Amino acid sequence: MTAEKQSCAGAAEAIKGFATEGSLRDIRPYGNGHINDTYLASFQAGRGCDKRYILQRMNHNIFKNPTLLMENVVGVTEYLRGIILAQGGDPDRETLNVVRTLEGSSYYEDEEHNFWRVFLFVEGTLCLEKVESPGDFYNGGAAFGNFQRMLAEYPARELHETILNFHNTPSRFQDFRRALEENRAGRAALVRPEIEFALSREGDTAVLTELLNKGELPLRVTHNDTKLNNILFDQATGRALCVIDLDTVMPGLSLYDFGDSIRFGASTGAEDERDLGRIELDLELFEAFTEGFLKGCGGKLTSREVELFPMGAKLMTYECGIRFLGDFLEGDVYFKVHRENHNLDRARTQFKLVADMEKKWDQMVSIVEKHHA
Ligand code: ADP
Ligand code: GN1
Ligand code: MG
Repeated sequence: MTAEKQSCAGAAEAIKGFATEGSLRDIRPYGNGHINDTYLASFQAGRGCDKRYILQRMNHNIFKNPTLLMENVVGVTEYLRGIILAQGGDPDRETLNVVRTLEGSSYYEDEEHNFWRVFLFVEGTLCLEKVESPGDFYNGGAAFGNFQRMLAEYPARELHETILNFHNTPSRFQDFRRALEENRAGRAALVRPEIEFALSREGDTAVLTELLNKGELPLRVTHNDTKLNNILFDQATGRALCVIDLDTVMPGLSLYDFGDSIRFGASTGAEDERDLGRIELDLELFEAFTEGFLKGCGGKLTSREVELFPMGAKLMTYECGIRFLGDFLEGDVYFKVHRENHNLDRARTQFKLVADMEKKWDQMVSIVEKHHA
């Protein structure tokens, strides 16, 4: 049996543990996430009526405690459901909905100690791997800003830290240095220029964490993984409908959400583009997201937070770059890879973007000032 068929067999077995409607018709791998194994399961629920679900095997190599992780996801989605209902929205489409197991649990553990969960599949949506127009990105910004605003009063102390120090850039830098010293995959000699690039920017790593520690930036409930493909867009209206991938919702800085979106969405090329000539920061897209995010946050951000947007963008891009390069040095143990040097290609695009942001710094600052009025 091929690995893919075997994992689909595991998924077909796991879905039986959940309170789904109808009889299973088809199950197949789905989406482009780097972390979980995602499947689309289609059920025949009545004559001519299909019901679809997203099934995920949680990556418990990365998320060590699936129980606490699912407590966060259930807590946040139920809270959002209440807010969306109060706003007159449709909570079955505008937030994720956890489908319980037959025993009423939010996840299912199989005999091999894999942890599975199921969400309602949000029908009639598109997931974009690349920004197609500034309008899309404006909408994406509004969605992530709105997400943060909706969770502004969420009892943050109830959230578990699913990955410690997730966006603590100095701590990520230490991890990178350790990976470099250990050089487990014996690859360090192949990537000297990239290593130099990473090491030479150590001085920037603590800018945001120091301001947080001094109380100059507020701790908020943030998403922390604001890639464009973590938003579902409504096929009919083109509007950003639902923010997904809630595994890393934790207390954090607004700048993490702003910055991570820019890193992925305001690049002129894909995260793993091999031709670095195609990678730049697109200022038009930077501006569109800035406007959308400010609108979504609804005036809740402090001036200090807004002024630091360019720094958020640069640090999140740099941080992701050192995570990819660190994983390359460790032998590709964290991010899913689909080809040789995949993590290295990813690290290179991030560093190319950082360098371009440094060149375009004054323009980024002016754009933010223009919309901050
Ligand atoms: P990962 O953590 O691996 O990135 P995600 O939770 O982001 O996993 O899911 C991977 C992909 O599956 C998404 O990018 C999206 O295309 C799709 N997806 C996830 N949840 C849903 C859902 N409830 N409805 C429709 N599509 C979904
Ligand atoms: C991972 O799960 P996914 O693919 O949305 C990663 C993010 C990285 C991103 C880089 C839990 O996101 O932190 O920025 O890849 N998620 C986790 O593409 O580590
Ligand atoms: Mg994702």
